[in-house]
Amino acid sequence: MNVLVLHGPNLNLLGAREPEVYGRETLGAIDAMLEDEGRKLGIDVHTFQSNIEGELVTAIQDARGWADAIVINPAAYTHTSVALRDAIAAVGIPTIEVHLSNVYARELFRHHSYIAPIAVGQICGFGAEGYRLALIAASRLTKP
Ligand code: CA2
Repeated sequence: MNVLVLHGPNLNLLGAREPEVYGRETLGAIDAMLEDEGRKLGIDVHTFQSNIEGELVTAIQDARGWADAIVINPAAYTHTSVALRDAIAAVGIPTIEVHLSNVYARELFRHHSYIAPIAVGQICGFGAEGYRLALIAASRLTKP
């Protein structure tokens, strides 16, 4: 099984700023943890971070044909991006949305996700552990 893990804008700053909101782990450490977890689950994990909406759209389009599932933390694009939603819907790859923080315990503008209605499900509020939970959920999705 192949899983594409996508991280949206500013997540490259993890570990360096706002640890009280997003935790102390760096993105590199999260990716390494996911690759390790993937080996245990029999999943090849491919990770990609971008601050650029179009690069994330292209990564989603390019996943067609090889990725069995997508795990995505769209970060701020969660609340703004019709383009990411359309790309996920277009490729038809089962997608799990992840957020480090509990977005529903934060500002109102974070309560709306363009991605959630077309995702298999959403995991939020568990910090980096949420990515691991998403990978386990992905491993249990049945192939079409
Ligand atoms: O909780 C999450 O994972 C979010 O997707 C994070 C986004 C935020 O806009 C979403 O509402 C919820 C922000 C990512 C910014 O990442 C930073 C990491 C370290 C320091 C500053 C920002």
